[in-house]
Amino acid sequence: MGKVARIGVSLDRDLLSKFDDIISAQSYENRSEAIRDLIRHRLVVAEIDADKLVVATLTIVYDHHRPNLAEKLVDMQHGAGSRVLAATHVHLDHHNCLEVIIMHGRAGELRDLANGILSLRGVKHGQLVITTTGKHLR
Ligand code: NI
Repeated sequence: MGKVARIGVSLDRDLLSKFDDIISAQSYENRSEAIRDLIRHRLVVAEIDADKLVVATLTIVYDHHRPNLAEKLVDMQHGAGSRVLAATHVHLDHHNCLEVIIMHGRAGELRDLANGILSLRGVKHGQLVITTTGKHLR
């Protein structure tokens, strides 16, 4: 870590209370560490150039009964070739499937692929997490 700067933050009490509950449940030792992680997360997302090579996971929950959806999902992942490293599928319940797709490639291409999948009808929920290594993570 470089030189340490101290900052003051003004927060609504309710917001702070909710934040404290969450970081306590996540076993953070103090607010500073939790806030540092939030900032790192924002930096990772914001700093990624479309051309940068990254690793990413796309988590989706989708409707098992939507006609052709499972086939479309497989087709899109095949179409992405070596960018898709692996996919894990869990049959959550009678109606819902969970899938985690692990990818590697240019950030812009992976974002496009993720957006394509997330916009399919029957994909109910999802999130792309892009991670990279770099000095801003230290
Ligand atoms: Ni399933």
